[in-house]
Amino acid sequence: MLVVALDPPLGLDKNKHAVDIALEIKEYSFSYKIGLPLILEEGPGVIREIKKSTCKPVIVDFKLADIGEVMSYTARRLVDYGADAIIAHGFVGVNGALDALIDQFKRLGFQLILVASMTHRDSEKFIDKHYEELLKIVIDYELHGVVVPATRPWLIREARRILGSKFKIYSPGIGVQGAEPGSAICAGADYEIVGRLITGSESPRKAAEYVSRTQRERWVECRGLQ
Ligand code: 3DU
Repeated sequence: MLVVALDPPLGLDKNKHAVDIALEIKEYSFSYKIGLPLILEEGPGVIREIKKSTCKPVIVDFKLADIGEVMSYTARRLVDYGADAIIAHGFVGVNGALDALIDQFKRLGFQLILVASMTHRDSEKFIDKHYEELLKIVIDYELHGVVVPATRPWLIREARRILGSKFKIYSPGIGVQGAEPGSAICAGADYEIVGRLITGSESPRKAAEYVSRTQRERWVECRGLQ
C-alpha cells in the first residue's frame, strides 16, 4: 500500500499546495506523510487540512529524537493539530526519552512508529548496529510499527521475521532513492513511502496510479495473492 510523502517542493506547478496534490492522488494513497519541510512552508494547520479534505490518515514525520518531556509535548501538540501517527527515532532509547512518548500514545491513541534503520549509507555505521534492539522496543512496548529502508530489502525481511504480522513496516527509498515500486512490499513491508517520484512528476495522479498498479502486480507475483 502507498503512503505519499508530501515534501516541498511539490510538483512542477508551483501554484499547487499540498492539499491539491493530496486530493489529486487520493484514490491511490492509503495515507500521507508530512514532515518539517511542509510544516515550515504551510504551518501546522496543514495536518488537519489534508485530513479533512482527503478523509485519510496523516503521519507526522519529525523523526523525534529528544528528551522525553520535549517529545511528549511535541506529540500532544501534533495530536491537537490532527496527527494520526508520529514517527520517532529509536536510537534515543526508552529510559528518559521514548518512555514519555510511549506514555502519550497510550493516553492519546496516536500511532507511534519507530525508525529502525535509514536509507542512506551511513545508517549502517550507526543506527543499524542496534537494529534488532530497536525492533525489540517495538515489540516490547506494542508500538504501531517501524520504518525500514526499501534500499536494503534484507532488513525488511529480517524485520518481518522478528516482528511477525502484528506490527506494520513502512519503507521509504522508492523511486528517486533507487528502490523499485513494489520491491519493499515483496520483501515483507506493509507500506511503501513514496515522495518525489509522485510529487515531483508532471502528473502526480498518473505517477501515483503507476506506483499503486506496480505494487499490486508485484504483490501478486511475490506473494501469490490476488
Ligand atoms: O525519496 P522520496 O522523495 O521518495 O522521499 C522519501 C521520504 O521518506 C522523505 O519524506 C523522507 O523524509 C523519508 N525517509 C527517507 O527518505 C529515508 C529514511 O530512512 C526515512 C524516511
